[in-house]
Amino acid sequence: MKRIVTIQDISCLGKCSLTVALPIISAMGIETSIIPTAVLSTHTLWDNYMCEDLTEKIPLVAKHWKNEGFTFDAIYTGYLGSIEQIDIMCDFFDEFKTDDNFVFVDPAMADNGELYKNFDEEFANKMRVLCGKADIIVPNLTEACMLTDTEYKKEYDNEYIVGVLKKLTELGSSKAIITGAHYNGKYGIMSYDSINNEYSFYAHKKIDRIFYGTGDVFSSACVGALTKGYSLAKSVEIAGEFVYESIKFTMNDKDARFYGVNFEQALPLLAKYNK
Ligand code: PXL
Repeated sequence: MKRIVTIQDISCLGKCSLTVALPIISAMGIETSIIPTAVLSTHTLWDNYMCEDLTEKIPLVAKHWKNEGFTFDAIYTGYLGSIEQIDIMCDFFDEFKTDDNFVFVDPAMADNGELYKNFDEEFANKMRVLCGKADIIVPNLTEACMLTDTEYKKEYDNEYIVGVLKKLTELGSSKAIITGAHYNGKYGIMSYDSINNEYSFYAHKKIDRIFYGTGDVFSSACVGALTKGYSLAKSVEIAGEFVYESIKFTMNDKDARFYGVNFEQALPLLAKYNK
């Protein structure tokens, strides 16, 4: 059985990060090991949440795992709580990256043109280092612009998005995916593999509502598909369809913006990849 380790927070309510990654990756027939970076009562879009930071515990888990000789087919990082955790992840990659696995970084730190609460420019700049150590990075367009010093635009031409993708791979990761992108007048997810200079675009209908946690749903399904051996373009399609179907199940739910999408009802779609 393949095994992924994913390192991100536990938000106890408000579907995102580990509460999304665990069920989705497991549904694809992949063992999911976790390292929680923090425990929060909710994600940070609600006010007055409590947060227990677990920074000091992460190296202890890594040390035990190294001593036991555990290995992973993919290493997937998501929301990290501090700059120190970025440094710890760099060390983790050095310890657990092999010739046979890959590192997948979702620089979960911003959306809709703005950084999430708790993050500043220093964090965003440091995230470039982590992205540079990855094999595949999965920013949304806001994060992609912050990582590449590009002006964030809502309307733009193909040249703009292609340029951002190229600049992302210049950080050091050979493959990059941008979610929430426009290409040829369509809306969707664009990927670039700098090794063979290949672009792909998965178009889907534009959804005019915001749902938190969809980036985590996408990343989880995408890292799962890649671990199963699907190509970058196919993995983007599998994950893109899964997010789209999850959103369709959510459209009648007026509270869903904060609570997250009904990915649970879409999980059966992933069963066909669980072989
Ligand atoms: O989905 C991204 C995310 C993950 N974890 C926490 C968050 C957010 C987005 O705001 O607050 C704690």
